[in-house]
Amino acid sequence: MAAKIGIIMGSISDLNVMNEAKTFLIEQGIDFEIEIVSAHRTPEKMLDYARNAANKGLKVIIAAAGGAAHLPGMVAASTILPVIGVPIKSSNSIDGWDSVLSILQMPGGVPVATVALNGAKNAAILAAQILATSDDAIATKLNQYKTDLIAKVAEMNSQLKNA
Ligand code: RP5
Repeated sequence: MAAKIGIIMGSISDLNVMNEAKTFLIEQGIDFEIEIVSAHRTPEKMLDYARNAANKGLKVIIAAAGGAAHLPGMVAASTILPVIGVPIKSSNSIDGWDSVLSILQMPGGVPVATVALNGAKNAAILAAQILATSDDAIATKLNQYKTDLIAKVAEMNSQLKNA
């Protein structure tokens, strides 16, 4: 079956952060495709990717970029699929704020769901949550994930009390 989540990033240098999204989806057994697509270095490829994404079966796109981070916004401009933006603290980022604001401050009419700086894992969780609205198997996995979070905090509390 075709992947429903597409992960794109501007450079291989973003992969270190984006591996957290990959890891979450692999752990949950949720299919995804992954590709380097650069708004500035491969503008035609970016437009092709965004325009063909829905037709090939994608339901949500996670787009990561750093510095002058135009990839998520330009992809969002070219598809009606939900786009989750991951600002990366890259080598060309001054302090991370440039990446955050480039992705966050979209003009009216073209939303990008922006996660925290380097927030790749949350991007993957949010993408899975979007799929879970119409996929019971993924919903079951995410409910279990939430239950596991509760158990982890309970474990922290028992450590705290025994410290
Ligand atoms: C952005 O520029 C990429 O998404 C990356 O975060 C940053 C640096 O890219 P490289 O120069 O490392 O390829 O477009």
